[in-house]
Amino acid sequence: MKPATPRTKGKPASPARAAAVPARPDHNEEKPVLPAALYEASKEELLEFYRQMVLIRRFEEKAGQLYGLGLIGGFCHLYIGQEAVAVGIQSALTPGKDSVITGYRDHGHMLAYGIDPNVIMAELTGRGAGISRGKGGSMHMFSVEHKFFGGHGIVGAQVSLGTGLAFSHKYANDGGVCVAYFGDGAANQGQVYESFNMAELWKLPIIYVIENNQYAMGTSVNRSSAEDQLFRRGESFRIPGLQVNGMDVLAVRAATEEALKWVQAGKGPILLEMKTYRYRGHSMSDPAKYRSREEVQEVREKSDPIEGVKKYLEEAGISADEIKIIDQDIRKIVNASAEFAEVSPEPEIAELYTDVLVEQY
Ligand SMILES: Cc1ncc(C[n+]2csc(CCOP(=O)(O)OP(=O)(O)O)c2C)c(N)n1
Ligand SMILES: [Mg+2]
Repeated sequence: MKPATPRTKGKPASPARAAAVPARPDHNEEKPVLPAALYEASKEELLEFYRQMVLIRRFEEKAGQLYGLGLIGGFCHLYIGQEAVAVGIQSALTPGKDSVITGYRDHGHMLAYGIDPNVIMAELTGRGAGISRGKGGSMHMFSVEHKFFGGHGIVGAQVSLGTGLAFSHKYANDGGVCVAYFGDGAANQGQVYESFNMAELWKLPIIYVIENNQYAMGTSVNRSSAEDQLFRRGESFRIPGLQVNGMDVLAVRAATEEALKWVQAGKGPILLEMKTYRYRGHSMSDPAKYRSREEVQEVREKSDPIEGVKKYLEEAGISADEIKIIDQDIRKIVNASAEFAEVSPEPEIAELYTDVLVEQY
């Protein structure tokens, strides 16, 4: 048989086409490295991590109870299981200087940013004393004072808004960094990639954090994502990514330090994929039939983020009694917030007309 003629016969291989568009001069050739060691926390820091993570856990459990009692209406997405992510990251930020934006699973981030549990719980029950005057509910909470920009119900919207916040940090030259959190499901939204492109092009000071809790409503990340190693999602925009154990607050904090160094040096955005897990259903109306009880139980037993910090505390010589005192203290704070959220009055009728755009523009 006659051998097939090679297609390139007679034509020399030409690299000319590939070289026609020169590379941008500001491409980063170096790469950030995932720290091999955990963050070295002082005793005080460890205690604070524990306190904040237990606060989030107990607050969310209480919110779940109030929901069951009919005191909270509408959607309500709990953060139980993911506490190490918000606490580890936000402990490295400067409140009032750096900005934070997230999706609808936002109570934990607000608590981690030092916002009063009373005004968060009162928002959940729709009371006038709530942080959005009872008109936003679980998914729509903001604190401009804390540079906490929500609380967004549209999946992925916070990524483009966060990119805008990063632009404003750069424009005002205020030295701040924006942290934009989004989920594994949101990572498949188109606007994420439009934002990535602009952020890298303009070297914006932003840390994109994918909270990969393995599910988007009832769909697992492997079923829905062609590239399920989500830290690689920025690669075609030259945004480097690190994959982090999001169940270990010290690993989270160490990676955040690295990310901050990168962004603050003017090298542009960076992506952190936090591997984590949500214990509860997507929202209060989800019985989570798409996964087994054993799967959840295994994560709880093997990698619960609060149990992890407890171990670190024990290693640091903190006694069980000291830990118990913190636990009791947190229960009091959470109970008080529920009491406050129950007895506070509903918003005045006149509030229907405030915070609404009525001007011509
Ligand atoms: C643009 C848009 N599409 C769909 C929805 C409905 N929806 C709400 S949450 C959600 C899943 C998002 O999952 P993920 O990004 O992984 O975040 P998680 O809930 O796990 O924190 C979907 C599809 C929405 N709110 N907005
Ligand atoms: Mg998810």
